[in-house]
Amino acid sequence: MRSAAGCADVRIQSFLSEADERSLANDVLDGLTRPFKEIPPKHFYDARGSELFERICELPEYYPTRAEREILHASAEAIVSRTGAGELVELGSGSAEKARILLAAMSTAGTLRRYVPLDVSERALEAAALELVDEFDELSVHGVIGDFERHLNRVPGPAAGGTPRIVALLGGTIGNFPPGTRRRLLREIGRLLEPHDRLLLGTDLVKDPAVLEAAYDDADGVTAEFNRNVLHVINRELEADFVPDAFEHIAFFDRRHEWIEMRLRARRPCSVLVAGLGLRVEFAAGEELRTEISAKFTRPRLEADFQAAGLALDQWFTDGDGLFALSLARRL
Ligand code: AVJ
Repeated sequence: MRSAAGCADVRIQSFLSEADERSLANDVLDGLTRPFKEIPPKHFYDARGSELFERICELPEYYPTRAEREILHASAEAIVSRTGAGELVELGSGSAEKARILLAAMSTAGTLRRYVPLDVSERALEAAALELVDEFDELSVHGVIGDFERHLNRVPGPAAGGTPRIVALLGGTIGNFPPGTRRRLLREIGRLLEPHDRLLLGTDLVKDPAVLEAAYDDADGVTAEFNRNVLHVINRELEADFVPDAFEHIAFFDRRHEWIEMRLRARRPCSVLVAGLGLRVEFAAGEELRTEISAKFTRPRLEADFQAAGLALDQWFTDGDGLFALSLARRL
């Protein structure tokens, strides 16, 4: 653990270790030796991948970011008054754009105390923390550099005599996890909740497949570049020799599972050496590598997930077009 004390009201602790650096190696070793090749989506997000994702969020086809922001603007006051919250714990905080809306509502309500962002990117977290304490006088930030799949136990507990907390997982990130893992993760997040605390969860909703598929296969090809970026990451980190342009971007809505699937399809036979792992991998022409699932929800399905995770839905907010939902849930 390393502590980087900045000004008095910003504290940042890092829990990333060698085990986290090995996570790409282990995921690639597992994923590329399976009969149906697969790499988990968490490895998209190096500096270039994060930048491509930010561009995706501004694409006309990619509605989730705008829809979620609309809900936050419309409902932050209700969320804060309903919970009485003065603390926001955000899992995967990134640039903290969405947090700012909730923190502003807490500030207006006079309850604002602390922001606890958890993110793998120290640079993004530190920049956001400094901006926010500048913006809100009464705010202190306790940042946690880590991976919310491994480091939830590092989230600081509620302050003594503390205020209710909102634990937020926004952007539809929960959709990246297949159903069993999703329920396990929701249960672990639930363990952070005291009786008066609430989970705030962002989920994309089931809709016309043409709208969904366009959001993951934009006309400018930004999502295609984002998808292929995982090959650049593997090349750099594990000394592999993927030729990213030899792979075609695929995105389709799987109606049975109600999720978007992204894949990379080899345009021709490819023999890839992952030197860092001493691994040679063959792709047949047309063979596909799954790089992401992004689940789309209905209210009943989400309620079933909550229940299986020991949680219960309290309140449900959507945008005007019913594209995206924010849920407030409590621990049972
Ligand atoms: C960041 C996981 C919410 O699933 O919509 C965007 C990632 N992938 N375009 C999503 C993503 C392709 C995004 N999440």
